[in-house]
Amino acid sequence: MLNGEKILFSGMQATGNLTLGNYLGALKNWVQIADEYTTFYSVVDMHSITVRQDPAEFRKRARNLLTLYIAAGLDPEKNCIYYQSHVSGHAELAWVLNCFTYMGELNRMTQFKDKAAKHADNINAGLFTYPVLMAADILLYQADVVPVGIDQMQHLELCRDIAQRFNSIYGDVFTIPEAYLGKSGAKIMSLQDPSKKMSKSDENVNASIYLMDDPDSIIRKFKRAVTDSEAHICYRDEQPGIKNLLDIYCACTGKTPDEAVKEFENGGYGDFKLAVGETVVSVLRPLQEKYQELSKNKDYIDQVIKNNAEKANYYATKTLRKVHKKIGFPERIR
Ligand code: ATP
Ligand code: LTN
Repeated sequence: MLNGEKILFSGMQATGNLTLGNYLGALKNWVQIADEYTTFYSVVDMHSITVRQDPAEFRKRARNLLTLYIAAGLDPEKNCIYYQSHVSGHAELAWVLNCFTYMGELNRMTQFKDKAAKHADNINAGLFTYPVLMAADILLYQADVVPVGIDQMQHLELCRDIAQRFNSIYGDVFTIPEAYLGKSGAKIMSLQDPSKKMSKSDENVNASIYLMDDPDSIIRKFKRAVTDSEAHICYRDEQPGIKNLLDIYCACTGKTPDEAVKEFENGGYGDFKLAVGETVVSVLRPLQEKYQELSKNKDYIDQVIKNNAEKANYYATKTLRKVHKKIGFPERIR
């Protein structure tokens, strides 16, 4: 708790361009619940170097992502929006937590297995200990809640296990965080293969709607979305393409799948796809406009970066000092 409010932490990587999946599954929920908590929303750039990045491109993307947090509706005066790499406490706590995490636990992480298979030429130790850094992110701010997509649940469980292990040795040092799974848009699937999640690292640009896509591209991608030959709009697992489009529509409009099916069941797939595309265009338009406006205001964004890094550092240092003391590191002489 901080100032009588529960603490919320979440983060996103600046790898690739954000997709509608990231927005409906994460960012939109962040904005909806932000007012109820003291929040820390990080651009987790240290996580991103587990995969090789082009430095100039990487720096640009990180800034774009931070700007997008604000454009999506997170007020940086109220929400601590900052770069993970600006707070050295993340790395420091990660090292400590590494010593309280077992190889066997990390070996079970499905994201590691997936990423190792994808980047077989660069299976580095950072990729393996990625979940420990994620645990450090969360525990550093004593977060009570962590909004994540379902794909991150395994990491969050590990974070809780590490925190409980540490607390059982040293007393109540860390708050044990709870996952916060958003109601809608928990998992948006690829438009080209509805058995796969929509992902910003997908090589097929038609598989994902990017938040900065122009209206024509959005409509075109929805028109090309892979569906089925049932020619009937139903919300069921046997029609994953249609189900995904209904999920997107519901996440954008707040309607239930039943309501959406009623609206479209007498029409064809073509009209339905167009309606979903138009809805997405209207949801993304204000976000894109705000983003363009903010991007022009360099001084403002710089100020946000500076102020919030200071704020995050303040809270991070508090936890770190406590951890160091409990472990038995020598006291600092002032
Ligand atoms: P990458 O392709 O680089 O692995 P990603 O698109 O899967 O990236 P992440 O950076 O791993 O995205 O995720 C950022 C946030 O967005 C997480 O909270 C994650 O759960 C959520 N998220 C990502 N993809 C989807 C999706 N398709 N549907 C819903 N939520 C998603
Ligand atoms: N691993 C997450 C990003 C992430 C995160 C976090 C999310 C890093 N640290 C802490 C929540 C809390 C991902 O790839 N989506």
